[in-house]
Amino acid sequence: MTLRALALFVPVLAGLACTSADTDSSVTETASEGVTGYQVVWSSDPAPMQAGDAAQFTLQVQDQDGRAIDDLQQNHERMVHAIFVSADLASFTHTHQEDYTAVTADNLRTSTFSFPLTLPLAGRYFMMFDYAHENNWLQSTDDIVVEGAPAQAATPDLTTNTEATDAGVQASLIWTSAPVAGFEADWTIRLTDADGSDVTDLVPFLGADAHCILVNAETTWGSHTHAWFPDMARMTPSMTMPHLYPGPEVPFAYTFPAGGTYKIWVQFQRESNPGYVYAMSFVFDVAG
Ligand SMILES: [Cu+2]
Repeated sequence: MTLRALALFVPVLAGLACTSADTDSSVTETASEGVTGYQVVWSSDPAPMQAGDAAQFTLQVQDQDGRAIDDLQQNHERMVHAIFVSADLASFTHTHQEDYTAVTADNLRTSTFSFPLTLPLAGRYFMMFDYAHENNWLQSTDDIVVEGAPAQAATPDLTTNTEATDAGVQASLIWTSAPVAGFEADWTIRLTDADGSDVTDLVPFLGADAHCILVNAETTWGSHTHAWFPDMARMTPSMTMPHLYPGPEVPFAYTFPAGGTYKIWVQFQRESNPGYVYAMSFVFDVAG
């Protein structure tokens, strides 16, 4: 099954009395099809977005009949996780309304959330929306095209790497079982400080010791996993993950659906650098 979004126009977004004939509107609406009958309807203002310019991004999670869902579950300390990856894999953003403004009763009643968003590069971006309902982890995906300049690279840089740095921290990717499509792959991220000492002060970030966003090189598929722990598969969205890994090593496990090249971003926070979210990116091949 493909997670590739089905683009279709939905005439009404909560609070906006637009119709498909309303060509003067500066807002366009597009629905992304999820895998379970849910969809996310989204818009940007202005539309289309311009590279490097701040826009306001609004999304609504809907049921298969286009209705709001007034009992979405918070998961990982946020109502909806929104992730934007450029088709050239150079630009990565993971954001939420709660990073800017508190969720209101109206947000919850209409399952509509909004946040400022700047995407730096013109071209296609792959979007992932992660949310939870009735104890199910749900995801909808879609594409957004950003106009203006600078443009993305014509093709993604697929040079594989096992070392990454961010803000003076060095991360090494160590496979404990190599990635083969359809089988669980296991890896560890080992973190070292600029002076060579082990990083041992990770603090929970969005309800997990570390988050890992994964996309395929074609940016037609994406997923989201977290630092591995026993019984992880039994986690429901309302549960809090244990804080097990202060560093220097954080384990992950994931079963890749198909062979090919993938890029991942491992995100975490440190007690010694409050407010900063580290993002370590790695490119690797999964055997088919
Ligand atoms: Cu998130």
